Amino acid sequence: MAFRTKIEQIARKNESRIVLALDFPFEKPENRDSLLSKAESVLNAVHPYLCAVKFNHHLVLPLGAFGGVEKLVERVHDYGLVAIMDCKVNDIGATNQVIAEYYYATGFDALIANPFIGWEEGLQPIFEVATRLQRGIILLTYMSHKGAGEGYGQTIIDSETGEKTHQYIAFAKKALALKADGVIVGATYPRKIEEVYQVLGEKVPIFSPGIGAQGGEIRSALKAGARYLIVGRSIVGAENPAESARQIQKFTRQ
Ligand code: BMP
Repeated sequence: MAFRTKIEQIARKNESRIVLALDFPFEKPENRDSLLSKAESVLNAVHPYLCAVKFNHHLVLPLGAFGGVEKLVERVHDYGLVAIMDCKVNDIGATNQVIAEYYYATGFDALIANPFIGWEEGLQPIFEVATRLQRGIILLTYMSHKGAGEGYGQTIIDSETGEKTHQYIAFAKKALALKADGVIVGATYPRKIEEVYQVLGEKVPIFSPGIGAQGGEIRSALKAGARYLIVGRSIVGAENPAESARQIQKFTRQ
C-alpha cells in the first residue's frame, strides 16, 4: 500500500493527525542506553494519540540506524503507526540512493528529501528506490525556521512559463508532478500553507512542523490546509507527554 494511503488510514483509525518528532536533547554518547529507554517510554505513553513517528539525527547519530533505531522503528510498527526518517536528503544522486536504501532497510516507511537538488542525478534515484520498495517520499517546500525565506521564499523565473514565481510555489508544483507523498510547510507560516494548499488541494498532503516550541499554532496551520502536524518538544519535553499529545489530538479530530 502506498505510504500516503497508509498514513491516512491510520490517521482516521486513531483519530489523530499528529506525527511525533521523537527528538531528545544531546546526551553524552555513554548515556546511549538511557536515551533508548527514554525513547521507548515516550513511545509507549504517547502512541495511542499519533498516526506516525518521525525520527531525526537526534536518535540516529547516538543509537545508529541498525540496532538502536531499527528497534524503535519496529516498535512504531507494532503500535500500528508508520515511521518517517527526517534525513532531508540533499546530495548527488549516487549518494542519495545509498542513503535511501539504508533508511528503507532500517524499516522506515518514508523519508524526507530536499527538492533544491533537482531531479536528474538528484531526486530521481531516491524516487526510483522508493517506487521499487513501495515507500514514501516527502519533499521540503517551505521550512519553519526564521531564515527559511532566504531559500524557499526566493522569487524565481519559472523555467517552463518564463514567469516570476516563488521558489516554494515551484516546489509545490514539482511535488504534485512527481506524485510525492507529502510536502513540508512550516506551521510558523500559515499564509504559505494556504498558498501551497491552493496548488496541491487534497492531492498531496501538507505536513506541518513548528507547532508550539517554534511559535506555530495548531488551529491556524490546520485552517490553512495542513493535514498532519509534526510535533516534537511540546510533547517529548512535556511533563506528561501523553496528556500533551492528547490535548493536541483533540484539535486534529475536529
Ligand atoms: P519541534 O516540535 O520540537 O520544534 O520539532 C520539529 C521537528 O520537525 C524537528 O525534528 C525538526 O528538525 C523538524 N522540522 C522543522 O522543525 N521544520 C522544518 O521546516 C522541517 C523539519 O523537518
